[in-house]
Amino acid sequence: MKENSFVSTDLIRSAFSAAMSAMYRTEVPAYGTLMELVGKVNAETLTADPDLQARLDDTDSLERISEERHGAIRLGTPAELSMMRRVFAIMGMLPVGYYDLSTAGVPVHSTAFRPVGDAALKKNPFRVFTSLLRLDLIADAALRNEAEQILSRRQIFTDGAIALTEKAEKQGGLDKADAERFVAEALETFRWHDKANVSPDMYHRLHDAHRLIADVVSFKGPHINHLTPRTLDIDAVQARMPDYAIAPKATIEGPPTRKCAMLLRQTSFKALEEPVSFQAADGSWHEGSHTARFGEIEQRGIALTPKGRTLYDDLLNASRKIVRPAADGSNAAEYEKALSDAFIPFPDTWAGIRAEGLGYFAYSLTARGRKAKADTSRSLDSLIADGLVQFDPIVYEDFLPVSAAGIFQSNLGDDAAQEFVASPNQQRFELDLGARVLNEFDHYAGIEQASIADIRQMLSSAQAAE
Ligand code: OOG
Ligand code: NI
Repeated sequence: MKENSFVSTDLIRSAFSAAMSAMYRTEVPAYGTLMELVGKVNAETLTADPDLQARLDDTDSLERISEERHGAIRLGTPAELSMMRRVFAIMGMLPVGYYDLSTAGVPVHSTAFRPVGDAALKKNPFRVFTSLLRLDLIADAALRNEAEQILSRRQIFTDGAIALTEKAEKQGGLDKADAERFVAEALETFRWHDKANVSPDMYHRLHDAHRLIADVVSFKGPHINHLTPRTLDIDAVQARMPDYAIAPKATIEGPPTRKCAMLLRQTSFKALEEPVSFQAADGSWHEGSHTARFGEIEQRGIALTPKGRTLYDDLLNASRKIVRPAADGSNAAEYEKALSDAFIPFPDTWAGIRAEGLGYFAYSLTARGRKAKADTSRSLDSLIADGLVQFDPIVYEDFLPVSAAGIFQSNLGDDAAQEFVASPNQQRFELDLGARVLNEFDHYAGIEQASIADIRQMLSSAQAAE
């Protein structure tokens, strides 16, 4: 088959994210309500701030606003993780970053499968935060064994999904009909199952060890546990959730509200208790419930350099030493104040962030710059000072471990906090994944460098034309 008859990975990913959105809205109606609120707040924010509208148009992002930005799943075995990597690769989603959540009392480690490169992200930014359960952190050896046994018997991928993944790998892509079938087959892995894989007794034992273990081991597959659209005003959505009869988590994760948004802010509505039936050893069915699925929103800002990220981590830690956010929201206002006070040393203008080397920027020629000739050996600073070059923040496309742990915790129930010995093990994770994870900083630095090379190239060809 000729390569040009293959559907682009971007299109397969777009179709997949649309199918996930439709499925999840049907499965979790409260998520549809959240989407409604987000749509409303986004529209109001745009009307109230025409400058924002112009900025979005400029960076060609307007059409991306209402689309889902990410979802999350939790896998049980190395084999599931490595097959998942192959399935996501067909959609142009590669593993970026390693997140150790054991430090935060969640027995998983994770990566984010996401499109890499500006063009792919612009076509469709959908990512899946993917966690692998760490049974090695469970103290009870008998239970660990049983959990392993149960997991080894399940197959979370359909035959069709496996066959089409192999076909795509062999041919280098999928044609239109195969791509459509692939999306439908892949979707099955993420579906909710209201009949558990385990007896009521086993469910309770798993649940007592950790709620997350019950969530992973008790079901036929890794149901998508949330989807996350983008909001232009996360504080407004958080404040208005109760008007829509949805209960927000206590506080927004990530940096405080600022003029120059940085990294990632996110919040969610609390996971819903849903009916599940469990089959006992004698074959009888028993009604029970499980709490796992929720809806989340995110607001993204500038990607920080390693220097900026260290400052961010330090300031976040400092604020949490003053006030640790309580799960019941009782000190939410104090926490917000401590957080925004802690961040005062972080510059809050793009020029200030750039001057201190804290964030990544994409450089482009201004209207004047496009007409100008310039000595290409001149520094960026002087080209900017002369109004020939402008810079825009590069959006952070990854996740934050402290925030992710906060999202996990608030949706595992407020009683679920538990201590584990911190034990990051990226090497083990990559072995299980069957690949190395990409380094997020390299990615942003690459975009920045490419933009600088572009303007230098344009300025030098303007000179050549002289
Ligand atoms: C994943 C939580 C992490 C995020 O946005 O940080 C996450 C999970 O609950 O499985 O999605
Ligand atoms: Ni999330």
